[in-house]
Amino acid sequence: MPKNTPKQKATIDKKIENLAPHTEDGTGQFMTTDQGLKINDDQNSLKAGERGGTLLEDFILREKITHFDHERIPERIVHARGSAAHGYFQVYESMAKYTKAGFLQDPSVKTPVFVRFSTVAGFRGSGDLARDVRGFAVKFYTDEGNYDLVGNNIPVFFIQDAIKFPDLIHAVKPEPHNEIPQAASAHDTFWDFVSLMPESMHMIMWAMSDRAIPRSLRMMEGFGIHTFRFINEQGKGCFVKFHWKPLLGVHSVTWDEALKINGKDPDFHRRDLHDAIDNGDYPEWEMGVQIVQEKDEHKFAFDLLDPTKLIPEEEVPVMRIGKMTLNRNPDNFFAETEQVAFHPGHLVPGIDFTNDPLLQGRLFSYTDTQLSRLGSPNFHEIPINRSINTVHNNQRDGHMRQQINKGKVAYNPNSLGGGCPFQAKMADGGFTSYVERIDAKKVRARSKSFFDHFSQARLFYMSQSKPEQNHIVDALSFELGHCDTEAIRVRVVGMLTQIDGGLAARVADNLGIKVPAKPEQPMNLSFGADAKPKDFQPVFVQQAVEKSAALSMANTVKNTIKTRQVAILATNGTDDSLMKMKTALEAKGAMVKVVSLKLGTFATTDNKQIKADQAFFGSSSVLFDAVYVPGGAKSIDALKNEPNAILFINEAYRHCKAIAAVAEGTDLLSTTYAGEKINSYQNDGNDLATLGIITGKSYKPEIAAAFVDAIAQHRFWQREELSKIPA
Ligand code: HDD
Repeated sequence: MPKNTPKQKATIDKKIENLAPHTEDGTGQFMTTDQGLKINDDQNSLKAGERGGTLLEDFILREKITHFDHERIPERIVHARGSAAHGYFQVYESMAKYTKAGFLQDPSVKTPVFVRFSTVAGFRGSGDLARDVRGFAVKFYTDEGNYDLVGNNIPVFFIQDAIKFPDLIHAVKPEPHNEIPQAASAHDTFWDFVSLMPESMHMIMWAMSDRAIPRSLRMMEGFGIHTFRFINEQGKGCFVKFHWKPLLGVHSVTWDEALKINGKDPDFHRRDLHDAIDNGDYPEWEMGVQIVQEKDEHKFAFDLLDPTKLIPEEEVPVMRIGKMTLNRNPDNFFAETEQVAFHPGHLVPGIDFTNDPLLQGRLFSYTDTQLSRLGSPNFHEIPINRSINTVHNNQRDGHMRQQINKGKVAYNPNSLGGGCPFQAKMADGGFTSYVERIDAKKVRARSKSFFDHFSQARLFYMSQSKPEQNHIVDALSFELGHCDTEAIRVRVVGMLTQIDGGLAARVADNLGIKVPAKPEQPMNLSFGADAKPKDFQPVFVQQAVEKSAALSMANTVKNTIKTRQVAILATNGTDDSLMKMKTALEAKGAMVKVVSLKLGTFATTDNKQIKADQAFFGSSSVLFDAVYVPGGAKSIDALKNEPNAILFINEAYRHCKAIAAVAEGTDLLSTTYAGEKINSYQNDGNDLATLGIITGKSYKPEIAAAFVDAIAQHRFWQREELSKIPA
């Protein structure tokens, strides 16, 4: 890590210092009760005689059991399953032109952050690879107080108004009569709701895309979604959309793989984040902003206040303004990851809201939910939630209050306390809300500027590469195939016709239904009882661009194999290319693991002892990004007789991963389904490298170099169409 200047160090240490008095370490200490009494016997309860009844007076037993009985708190109503890390954010250059936010001024300042990633629908113990939106919540501990950017890995949302949020979540969560299915949207109630909410269609395209099954939390984008405001020192405001761009690029797994990972390692994403940080491979994202001047508010083909719309990067480029690095795992999951409380209303001067009706509703929900989840209005005193700026106000008491407020004054104005604590002038950093003219009738209504539900859904679909489009078709077919009610499938396909006829036809074909001639009516139920449905029909507005390159993962960064997991399959009698390939891959930052018939060590042909990191019985190709098979006749003969080795290669092939083999290793490939496809492809005069298959008669540095290039490509999707294999 680059050395910190004293100033940088001082800022980044502030949260660590702030947490320090609350940490505990029992190393070398006596065990005590919660009252600090040293415990002499933690093995036996107090009894009337060795074989007698336990005595009620055993306060040590009662304290221990009582605490245990109350260990659980309610999980988050949404985003229950999450993983988090500490780190810091540093701006590249002052953003004073747009905002006075203190943490966006000085490039030498490192602002501490705590970031929690999550799935939305599943319970706290659900698998990481659910097809779902991922939460991306960042808490900045700034000198001006906490600023929370509570976003997702998808830049738009399902609904336009917060009043629909409980309906959306009730629809996607397990069905109430039997609590099935867990962490999955593939069921009747979700699609019933969606089929009646055309505004959800843009987000549905994203949620059915590969974005919803990320390879790693470190390899996904983040978005603030709503349009926010920046305000500068002169009081001038502009609109801003926030982005997080991962330096490792945006990558996904395949659906078949996701289903298998959930069984093989349900903590796959959590483990990946934790291990990367532990190994010093700190995840990094650049913060991007799209700035829109106030005068341009109405120049777009959509309303900036509509959270189901994004601003295409071709229309307003993303300016990369700083970098976030995650470099420390939490010490304690419950104290930090579980108890952290985010809220889009945690603001600092220089940043403010807009009237986006989804955001406005969120501003109520987040504090409210902490009251039942964390149990008290004092949740801000939990160490992970504490501001590094000191807190002074007249809020008092409540469950679990920790602050000891001195003096007899707890009101304002006061003279007895000298008027303290003072209100801060703007010049002293006092927060003022952005002055916005509002001259309106009080109405319960939706703006007509929100009625275009399909144009951007189409923009997204059209911007996808062919394999990405295929995956959307597959995902929709899987999800709707899990719906029991045919009418729901038909209605959703009707919606799809509004996005793309080809898409609708392919899904309909898979489902064995006809594409409805006309979408089922009514198209939009988002209106009140006295409203006329015809006044709520969706409109189609021509978007400024037909395609946007930034929306396709095909155009992401593919120049590194840092932290990619590579399996080497080998056992006794493997050749010396095992170590050569391992060294070459590790030099490029890959994580290499030797997978063998059993644990323990085995010998290479040149008599080196190799330790197996994993054995087939506890491993699987779905946990890796690529696979290498060294030569060595004895090793290959043994692997040929191990069905799990064959499955390993077939799956890696089916999941479009880079595969390399040399010498006798290529024979092992030939005994697989993959091998047959590979051989016929090669016999047709094709270059195997274009399929991500690297083979050679013997190991050479060029083979390793070609393998590195192939792993960096992440996936060779053309295999999916070229040659389907069972695995
Ligand atoms: Fe929310 C949690 C993101 C709309 C109500 N939300 C929560 C978390 C994330 C988001 C990342 C987890 C935070 C953490 O890790 O603790 N939510 C979003 C985004 C939305 C959104 C990006 C739309 C753009 N949310 C939304 C609406 C409402 C809520 C419209 C209610 C009206 N969200 C909540 C909540 C949660 C929450 C019930 C559950 C746990 C929590 O807040 O702390 O208040």
